[in-house]
Amino acid sequence: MHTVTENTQRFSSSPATVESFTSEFVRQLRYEQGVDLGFASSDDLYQALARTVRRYMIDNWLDTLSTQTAKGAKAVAYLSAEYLMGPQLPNALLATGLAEVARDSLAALGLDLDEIGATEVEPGLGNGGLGRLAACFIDSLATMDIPAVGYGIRYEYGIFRQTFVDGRQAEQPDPWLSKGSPWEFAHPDMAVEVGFHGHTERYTDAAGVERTRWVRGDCVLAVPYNYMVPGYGTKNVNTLRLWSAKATNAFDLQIFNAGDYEAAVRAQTVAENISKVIYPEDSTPQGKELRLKQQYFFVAASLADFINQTLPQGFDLTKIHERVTFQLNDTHPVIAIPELMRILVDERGIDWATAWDVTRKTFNYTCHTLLPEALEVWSVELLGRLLPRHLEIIFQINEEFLAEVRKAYPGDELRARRMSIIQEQPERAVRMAFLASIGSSKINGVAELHSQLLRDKVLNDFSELWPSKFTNVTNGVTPRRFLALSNPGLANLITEAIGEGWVKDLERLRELEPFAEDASFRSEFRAVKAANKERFVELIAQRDGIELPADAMYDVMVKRLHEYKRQMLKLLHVVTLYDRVLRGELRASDITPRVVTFGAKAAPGYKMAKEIIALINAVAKVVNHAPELQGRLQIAFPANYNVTLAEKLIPAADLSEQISLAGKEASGTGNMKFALNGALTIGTLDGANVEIYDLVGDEHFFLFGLTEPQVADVVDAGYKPGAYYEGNRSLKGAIDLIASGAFSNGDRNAFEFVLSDLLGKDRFLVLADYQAYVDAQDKVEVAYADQEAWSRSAILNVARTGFFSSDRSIQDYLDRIWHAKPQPVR
Ligand code: 9GP
Repeated sequence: MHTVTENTQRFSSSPATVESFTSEFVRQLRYEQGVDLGFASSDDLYQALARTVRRYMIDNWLDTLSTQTAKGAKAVAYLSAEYLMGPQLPNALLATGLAEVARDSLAALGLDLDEIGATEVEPGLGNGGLGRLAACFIDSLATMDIPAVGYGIRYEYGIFRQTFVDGRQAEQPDPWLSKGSPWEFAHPDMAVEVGFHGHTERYTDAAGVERTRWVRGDCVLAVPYNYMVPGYGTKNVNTLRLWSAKATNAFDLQIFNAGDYEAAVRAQTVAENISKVIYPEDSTPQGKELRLKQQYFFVAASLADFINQTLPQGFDLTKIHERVTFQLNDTHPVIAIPELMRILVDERGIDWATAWDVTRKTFNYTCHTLLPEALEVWSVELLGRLLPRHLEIIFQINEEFLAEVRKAYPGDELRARRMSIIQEQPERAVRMAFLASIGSSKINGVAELHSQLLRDKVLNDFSELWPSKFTNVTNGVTPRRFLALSNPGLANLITEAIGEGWVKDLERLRELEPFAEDASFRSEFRAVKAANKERFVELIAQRDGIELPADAMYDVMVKRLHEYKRQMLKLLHVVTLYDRVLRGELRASDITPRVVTFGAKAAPGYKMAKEIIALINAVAKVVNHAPELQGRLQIAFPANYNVTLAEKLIPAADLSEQISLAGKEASGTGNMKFALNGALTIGTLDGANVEIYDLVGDEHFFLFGLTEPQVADVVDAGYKPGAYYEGNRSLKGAIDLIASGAFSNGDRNAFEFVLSDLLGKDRFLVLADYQAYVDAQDKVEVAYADQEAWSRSAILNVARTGFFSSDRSIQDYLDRIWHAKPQPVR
């Protein structure tokens, strides 16, 4: 079995010898953990190992901080509600070059690095693509020596742990911090006060100027926890600073002594709820308020931190844009715009016009969605109650902005109303994406098609007013985690062929193209894929008790469960194959042995998504036991898909399912990881699939489905899914089979909720794309039968997707938006 750290010594040199590493490890165990080797639990060993590795990063981290402070160069502050970091130990071993030393040192003590590493609990501080992108970006920023800090929230509970109960999703809390995290440094001494509620008042200052101040109703403390973000192949180690909420006055001794023990700690509970859990359910008013509180909490703390701790004392804040660019990762941190205005105008006495000019130069906004319902709005009532001064500031920004619109488009009142930050219906609310667009220098989408649709549709009025504000930065993924670490076999093969430069310059993978023509290289490539499948099969047997064959085609669809991503389409294909076998239209022996793997969490309040999960599990139960299909078709749906699992699954995949409805997926980043690991894509022209398709070429990609303009035409013409059902025998067969109760012990109503929506509405045109998808899958079958041609295509996928390195994305941000420069640590 391959190991997480195998091969990593190739990429950097080690700062320790086996002897020095061992003595540090034993010291950590004895004097920090307080145990002897003979009595250490597996957690003791993990903590001591992590602290040992961490120790070799700290000097570089502190040097980075002094270098960046001394140079006073422009920094990037990335504001993100999510960071989906994945396991920390392997990445730290890769960055420090300590992997082999650690392995040998532990082995000499009778311990196994992989066994200890496997006990790590990954911090699940993100939902999916957005949070993982933030993690890739901070890795690239560090690797590229850019002064940067990631700001976010240290949620006590990460994204829920998914289990299946009778095939239905159940959510369990994820107490990732229950044993403590050896990777964090708490600084309660550096806590920042963050206020809420209260009111505003006018007063005249000493110079006789009329001003406004916010009298805060209550306050909490934001306590910073620092994490090291080591660059690869550099001394640079940046910082991720996550904020944890604490009460200013946590405990009331008098109330306690009076016997009301709950009331005595109430303030503590209320304050700590702010950083308790990522994305609290927001279907209740309390849930909504908590989410807005979280957003303001972390951006207020971050701005205060940067201004008061990072900038030199007495720094002239009218020049803040020369020292920092605050990147807004989606709309979650957008309340930072009025917060900076409040600091500049109310606290620093800077005049409004100058403050606004500076603010707009300091912020930039990345939009990550195309779904109108995903663009956040906050009711005026809630925002005004929680942050009264910010609402006043937003109103003033809006007033001035609308005057600008009316000047640019005289008489076009409809346009002014459309562009207003304040929506009137169905309730008065603040449109955060509009506030972000108005308060930023640059607005970017995350793939070419997405940026174009932002300009042409979602933010069209804004792009007409300010065409030059809009730009694109196509997403990317870090080659360190998603190739060097997760696929050591392929990483080795590539390095043997073209050298190791690709780890920091992924476009070098182009040099692999000639190797696609080399039969012995193709055979080695296949051997790596086969070994990766073995590794995955072993893991999934241990982790989930699922038995899988290692010699099948691995057809993989892993991503959040959402109707627009169309897991239903994939499922209909599986049901179609089964139905055709049952009807005798297809011989099971003609199906290429396939394992269809799903991984998907549904938002806890998203009923349709949860029903689809139940349906996938129901189909799996029948198909996996159907005697006709043994050894031919199997569904694997391991619960709780996360970064740890992704790192094993992606390298094992043959076929990558990227089948969202065109015009709905902003970019996708899983699509990039699969192609880079030598899976062929079956996909629509959506998000970054478009760019993958252009780069790898039609011959090496299974393209199908309506294009974005065709989707618009079908919808405009009055889409009737029922007509597709009636007109297509195999589609009708698959849907009827589900409706017949074949997957629900004869219960014909079990999946009524899903099927009636599909036949009546089908918002994401699953039925319209069905036949094209099944045809493309037939092509996959034929192509896979020729393994030489398939591996040639797979190698060309690897060779041609170097563009999707997050280093390239960061370079694009630097060139087009941030204009910050590398500051290497000498
Ligand atoms: O849905 C997008 C996904 O397509 C993209 O790859 C990712 C990173 O840019 O962001 C996702 N968006 C969100 O999670 C919320 O806007």
